[in-house]
Amino acid sequence: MGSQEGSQEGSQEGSQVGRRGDRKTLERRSSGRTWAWLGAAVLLCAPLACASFGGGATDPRTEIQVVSAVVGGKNVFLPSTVVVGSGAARTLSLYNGTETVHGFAIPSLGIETVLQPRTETPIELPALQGGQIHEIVCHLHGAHRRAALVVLD
Ligand SMILES: [Cu+2]
Repeated sequence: MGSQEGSQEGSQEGSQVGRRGDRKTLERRSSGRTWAWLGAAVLLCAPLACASFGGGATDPRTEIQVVSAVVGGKNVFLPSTVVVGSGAARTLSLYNGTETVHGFAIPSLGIETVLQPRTETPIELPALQGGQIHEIVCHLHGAHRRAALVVLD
């Protein structure tokens, strides 16, 4: 359909319309090529990134920020997946952005604290063993959506 309309316009209104149509086609082709290159770059880089994380991540962060918030009417932790490297201890800075008291517990690490409304609460993580996933819960509200602490190798 598109090509038929284009050729009709071209024959009725002269060569200018035809040229414009050609330019559009060229633009479309080149943006498609850009996406193809991006896709190839992602495909090439993704395994390399995975390999470097698997072989011991370099993570210079000393503090990771987490918020307890209400999203879509649900209490959640943001981010819901906290990723850290193994080894070094570090601080989780927990901000309760709601008007209600919430809990923050990682039972497998023996961590349990209460977050006061509109308050930042820092907690120290112990040195963590790599290759493990720890569940994060609010021990005060069963319906509070859970999160995870992922420790890289
Ligand atoms: Cu809660």
